[in-house]
Parts: sequence; C-alpha cells; structure tokens
Amino acid sequence: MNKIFLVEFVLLCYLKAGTSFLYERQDQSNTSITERQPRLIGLWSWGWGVGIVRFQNSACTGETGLVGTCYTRRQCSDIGGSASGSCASNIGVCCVLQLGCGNSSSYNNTYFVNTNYPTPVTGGSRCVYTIEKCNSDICQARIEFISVTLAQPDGDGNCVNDTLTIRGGGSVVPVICGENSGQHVYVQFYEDQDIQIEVVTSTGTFSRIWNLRVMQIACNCPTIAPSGCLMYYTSISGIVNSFNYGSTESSTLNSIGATGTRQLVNQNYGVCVAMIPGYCSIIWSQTSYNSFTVSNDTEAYLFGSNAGTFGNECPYDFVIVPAPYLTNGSLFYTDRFCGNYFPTVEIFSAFSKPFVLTVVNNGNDTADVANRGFSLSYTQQLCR
Ligand SMILES: [Ca+2]
Ligand SMILES: [Ca+2]
Repeated sequence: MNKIFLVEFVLLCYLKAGTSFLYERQDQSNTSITERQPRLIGLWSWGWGVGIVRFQNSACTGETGLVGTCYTRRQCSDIGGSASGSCASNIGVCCVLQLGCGNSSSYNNTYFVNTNYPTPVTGGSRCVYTIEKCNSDICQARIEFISVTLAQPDGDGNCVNDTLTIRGGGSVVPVICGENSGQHVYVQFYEDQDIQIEVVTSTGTFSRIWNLRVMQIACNCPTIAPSGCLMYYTSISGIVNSFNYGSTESSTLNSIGATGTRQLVNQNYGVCVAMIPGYCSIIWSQTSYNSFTVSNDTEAYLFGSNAGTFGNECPYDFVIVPAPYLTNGSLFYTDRFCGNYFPTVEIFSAFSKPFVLTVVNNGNDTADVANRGFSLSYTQQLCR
C-alpha cells in the first residue's frame, strides 16, 4: 500500500516535470502519424475531417507486472520497449522498457537487466547502463533492486568477485555485492551529467541475476529524497536491511581463518524516513532475534541475550540513532550502536528530526567474526 503511494507520487511528479504527450492522428485513409506534443491539451479532441486522439503518457502496469508508460505501438517500438497490454481505452499500449547490457535510457521506469534475463549470468561479464535525465527538471534517480543477486564478498567483506557500482551522480553510493533484492538507492544527478550503473561479474560459476528499475524524480516532487540520503522510506513503518543482509552466515573464512562476514565494508550512508504528519518520534527494532550483527564475534554471541555494545565501544562498525530515549523517559547516554544486539526493549523513541539512521562500516571486517549486517524495522509514533 505504501509502496503504491510512493510510486503514484513519483509518477505524478514526473508528469508535472514535463513529460511529453503523444497524439496519434488518423486521416480518412486510416494512416497514422505519431508526434510528440509538449502539453496535454485534452484526452479527446476532434478536428474538422481529421480525428486527433491524444492521451497522456501515464504510467501503466504491464501484463508481467512491470511498470510501463502508455505510448502508441509505434512509439513503443521506436524506443525499444515491448507492448505489454493496452492502455488509454485500448488506444495505446503499456510500453515496458527492459534494456540489457550497454544500453542508455532517458525514460522513466526503465528496467536494466542482465543479458538473457531472467536466465542467470554464470561467468565473467561487465555491463554498463547509462541513465540520462529525461529533462532538466529531474534531480534524482531512484534505483530499485527488483532482483539483484551477485556473488558474495570475501570473508573480510570486500566485493572481490562481483560489484555493482554507481557513478556519475552527485552523491556517493557504496560498492555493493551479494544478495540485495528488494533494496533501493537514491542518486542525485550532478548537473546534467549521466549516471552510470556498472555491474561486473567474475569468472566464478555462481548464478547472478539483476533487474534494476530506474525512476526519475523531478526536483519539485514532494517525495524527493532529502539531499544526502542514500535510502529513503516514506511509510509509517517499514524494514531497513543493510546491503547483503542475510540470515545465513558467510560460507568463507576471513583472512585470519575465522568465519567470514557477509557485512559489506566501506559503508557510510544515511537512511532517511519521511516524517508523517501527526507523528513525532520513531522506534527502531530488530526484525528478529539476532538480526543485528555488525561487529565483534557473532558466533560467540549467537545464543546470547544481551550482546549489544554502545558508544565508544563502537569505533568501526555501527549505526546511529540520534538521541534515543529509554522507556523511563530519560535520554540514553549514546546514540551509537554496534555488536550483536540492538536494544529495542530499552530504547523507546527517538524524537530528533529528521528521522535518519546513519550506517557505518569501516574498510575491513577482519577483526569481526561472522557478521551479517542488520535488519531493523522502524515505526513512527503518534504525537502525544
Ligand atoms: Ca563488522
Ligand atoms: Ca568493519
């Protein structure tokens, strides 16, 4: 429900940003000419002796469940899309744009996929996809990882086998590998520069698959992510996972012979949550027992009940929840959390605005054992 809400807003903004509109003109010999029009004049209008059909290039859901844009069949074919059902009272087709390796796109809702998707890539490859602004009013790209399964990092948390790297934007995106289906990132455009997504796979025979949906967000869109937020959530409650979070531990050893980490290194980003009107604070919690393992020896603490560490015990890998309050109403002494337990029970609410979870992992995880990262849920609390 909340996801749908966001999608609708983003698309609305996109349209306000000046999406072109098509019309198909049919003369009496029944030939058709397709052109672009800068503005929507009306859904239907009829000239003398000539039938002019105009329709908005609005978002539609294709037969496969992917989001497309309503175009004429010819326009869809011209941009390399595939017709997936009809729209605009059957005048248009729901045009889904799914592009493979090496392609560029300036269209909202482009899906960049691996070669022969959904068949996995099993060997070495390098794919670069380019996002071009669809017009000068676009400020951000939201990249949704519909499906992203790449090879796991080495035991020290380095993406040495496969990498997903995003370049060219005005904001830094950490290098990602492993299992990241369902994640997303927001990337700020830097002036009119294109944004590149590069996916590199190593020659190992692991089965990789990726499908990245790119949405373009207008600068004046109310749901544009605040500058500097890598991830942005707009619901009252939700779940935030670190990249490559998983409930199973790494199957490789780290460089000193202990069980490796699946927590990715060199992470330094903000997860922002839009404040819903009428809500004043936010509670962060573990989504399950042991869903917070970001530093120290996770195997040693696996069955412990209180293995959280705080404050200056967290010099390398941690999350920050600004100014959290205990259930007794007093301010907790620190806002930095690490170790293998997130103290949901004691920590009641954080009233500090905006709602941001800061995520840090330094350049290696060699001193840690079997970290998996975190899965935290957040819930906004009504003002009292
Ligand atoms: Ca760690
Ligand atoms: Ca670390």
